[in-house]
Amino acid sequence: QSSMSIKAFSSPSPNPILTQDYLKKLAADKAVEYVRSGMVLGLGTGSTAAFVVSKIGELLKSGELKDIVGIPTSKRTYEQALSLGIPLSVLDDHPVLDLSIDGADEVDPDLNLVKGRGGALLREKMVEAASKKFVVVVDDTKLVDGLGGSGLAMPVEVVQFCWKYNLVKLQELFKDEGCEAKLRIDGDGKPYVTDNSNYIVDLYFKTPIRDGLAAGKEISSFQGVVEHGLFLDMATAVIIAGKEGVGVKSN
Ligand code: ABF
Repeated sequence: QSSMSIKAFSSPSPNPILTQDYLKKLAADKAVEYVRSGMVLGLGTGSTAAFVVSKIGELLKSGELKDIVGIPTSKRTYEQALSLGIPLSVLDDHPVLDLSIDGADEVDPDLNLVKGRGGALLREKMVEAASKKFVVVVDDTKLVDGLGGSGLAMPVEVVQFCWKYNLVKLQELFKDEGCEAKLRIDGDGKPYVTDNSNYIVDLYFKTPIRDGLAAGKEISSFQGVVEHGLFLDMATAVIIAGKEGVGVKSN
């Protein structure tokens, strides 16, 4: 485990109904304190990131923040930011971002992440890799001892043409972890299609992934894999909200 510091610097209100949404908003509000006027900002996807986007919208409206350019990581976030009047652009016009703020599905003790249960992993990874700082916002239910350890999905985005080929290969790659691979299905019973017109194969592990770095490299080496949900060594800091308050972990 790396040398990390955790600082509790604020407590939930004295009369909190500590819903998960309340904790997500606490983490989001703390993360927005990192935002300064004039920044090019990566806007994450998911319910926690949505609190970040709406807070930025509020601060722009009140004039506390000025001259922000947002780079959304999904069509959903684009729509939300547009409705709030946040000026938007694209990665190709801003290849270096000052800061990205986004949620995560799992955070391990070394601040490696699983992301992409919301389906936006490809654009998230591109935007966050291009950012000088990447701040992650989570409630404490996202903390795991090892990636894949929550028992929930670790997504892999694959081209439609060869999804089954990759599903079989991925399940085989992680057979020691008891992996079950499933094509993600949307609410209409059809394959879920990402913003980039690809499919997602979700991996469910019985035991955590033993070597995340090696796993990431192996997955990426498969033809037809577009991106995977392991975000390794990318987070500058993780803001965690729990019953005891809000803390920051950084490497
Ligand atoms: C994005 O939203 C994703 O990478 C992750 O899958 C998801 C987390 O969503 P939530 O904040 O709603 O739990 O950050």
